[in-house]
Amino acid sequence: MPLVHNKVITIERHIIEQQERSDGATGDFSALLRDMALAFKIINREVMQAGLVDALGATGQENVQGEIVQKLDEFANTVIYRAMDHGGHLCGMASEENAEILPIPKEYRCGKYVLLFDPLDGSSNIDVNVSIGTIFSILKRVTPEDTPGELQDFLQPGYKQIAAGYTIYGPSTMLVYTAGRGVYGFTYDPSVGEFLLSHDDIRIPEHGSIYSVNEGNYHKWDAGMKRYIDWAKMDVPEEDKKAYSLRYIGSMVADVHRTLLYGGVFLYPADIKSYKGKLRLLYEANPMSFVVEQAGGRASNGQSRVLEIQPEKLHQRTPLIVGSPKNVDEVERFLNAT
Ligand code: P6P
Repeated sequence: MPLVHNKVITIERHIIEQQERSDGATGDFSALLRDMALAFKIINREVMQAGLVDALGATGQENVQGEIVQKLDEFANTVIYRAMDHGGHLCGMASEENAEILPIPKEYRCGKYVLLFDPLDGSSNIDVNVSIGTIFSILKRVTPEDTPGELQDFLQPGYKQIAAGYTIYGPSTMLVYTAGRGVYGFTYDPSVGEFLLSHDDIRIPEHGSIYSVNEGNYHKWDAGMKRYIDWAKMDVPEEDKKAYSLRYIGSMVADVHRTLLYGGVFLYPADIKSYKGKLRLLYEANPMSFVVEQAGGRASNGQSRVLEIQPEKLHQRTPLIVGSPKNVDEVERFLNAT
């Protein structure tokens, strides 16, 4: 049983204690996170049993991204929507799996937040038992209260996020979140059905020796990125630098989670095929960047801070370089060298 300061702290207790410390926080946000925690427990149960029931494999349909929708993707998408549609805290939702914003059913009250999520990131790894995850981002609406949410409620820069985080379904299932006052990790204890505080106030190392990127794209990168990758894997005595190690799972939640705890840098740069990068700004890059920045790290698109990008489209993509501040600085130095 994870104990922090010899106390068993559930996510509900933590949110209430955080809320008591944050001025003006209402019960809304605590209820939101609590409802999401329930959805993650249900998804976790299905993911952990996937190999035993016919939940593996693809549905044969494509999502708005043109990607084959895995059965668990669809399941996770539905579970999150249904867990969150009736609490009265949201005026709309946006999912990687749906082209348009998802309205709150007419029979329920519209609240003052919007939720954006990637229901099951890294889903291509489902069939081979590699860690996958759910990513979420919460914004405060900008349109009049008590009306259905509108697209402009979602198209806000990442620094406006009220909260963000992810749940990683792996050897153990962990929920990691920030509400702008540090980063906290909760490990799921299935014996009691609770997320228990196990990582109090996570801080990313200032510098790390792991770089995480799909080197299969090397030939598609620009010269600056190639120079960084060549440098990263070398001993550079004159800079007192040892060669970095490459770790790449191909599941962003897992790669960024390792980067958060061990330090280093995760990169999905632009290339000649994905000239705006592959990862989605609103429900992948922004939430993960908010978490990493809150833990003392940095998140860049190569030129500027990810959280300051003004979104124009719901599913727009961005290059992403996220991790320890010194590692992100190193990458930018190569990308922006004249
Ligand atoms: P590639 C998974 O499909 C995902 O969206 C992220 O989770 C992951 O970081 C990335 O794509 C992997 O992409 O091109 O390296 O397979």
